[in-house]
Amino acid sequence: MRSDRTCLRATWLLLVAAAAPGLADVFSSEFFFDPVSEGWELIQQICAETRVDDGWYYQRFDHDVCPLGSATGQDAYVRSITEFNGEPQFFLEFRVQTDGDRSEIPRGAPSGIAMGCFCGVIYHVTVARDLVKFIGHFDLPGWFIEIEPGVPHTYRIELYPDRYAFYIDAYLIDEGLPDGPFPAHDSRISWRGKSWYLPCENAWDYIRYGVIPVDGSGDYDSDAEVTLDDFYFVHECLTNQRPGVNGGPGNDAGPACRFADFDFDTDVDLLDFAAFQLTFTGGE
Ligand SMILES: [Ca+2]
Ligand SMILES: [Ca+2]
Ligand SMILES: [Ca+2]
Repeated sequence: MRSDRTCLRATWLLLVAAAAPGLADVFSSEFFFDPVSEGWELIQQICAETRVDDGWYYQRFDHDVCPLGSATGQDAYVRSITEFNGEPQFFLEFRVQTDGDRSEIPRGAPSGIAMGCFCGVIYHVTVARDLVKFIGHFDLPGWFIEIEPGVPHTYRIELYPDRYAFYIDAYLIDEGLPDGPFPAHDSRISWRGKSWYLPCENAWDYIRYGVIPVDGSGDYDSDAEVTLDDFYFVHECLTNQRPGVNGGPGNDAGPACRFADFDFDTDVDLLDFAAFQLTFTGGE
């Protein structure tokens, strides 16, 4: 089992090649490079100090860079997801940590992701240090969820024709009937760090979206092959070192790891990894 960081970096480099727009059924931005290099379009960057460090993307908004208090701090990106139009099983998952204050949430700060279209469907997650706001309907107020400060959390939205589901760290927070099909006409995903009145620093681990893989398939990117690209995500499901992933025997590994649970007992353990090896087709 190749599990050292060098291997994972190499695997990620392979993944970048496989995740080019329109070529794979999952887009994965792991932040080993800056957002633009990983395929995002920069919308606006003002008064932001940014850096990439060991697979994390940092956005810092500080009074030392420029005066805040006038909505001037922003670092925002967007991608079209129209290649997924009509896809009946779609997910968005991201992991972020911020030290930004909850008083910034009404202004869309300090960190957040929105996906929507001009067809009247929107899903919006705004993350502060210890509070999250989730919007699942265009014309309804959102949910507020308390979170533990000081650690990153994993956020996941799953979309089906008759249901949306919102998870934090693999726990179901909200579900309901979607306002409409999504992705649909002119759909896009945008994310940003922002400071309205107060300084903050955001750390992004990854942003992933695409077709929900088949349970127990080992095929994370749904390309009908089980390769090193898929192993990158199987390895994450095997470990329990990150929020939202509960690897190991007897643990429910959560919705993001159903594809790696070959014996359908909710955990991802060495028995599942053995099954993964048997289905491994090799290559990228
Ligand atoms: Ca990362
Ligand atoms: Ca695959
Ligand atoms: Ca299992």
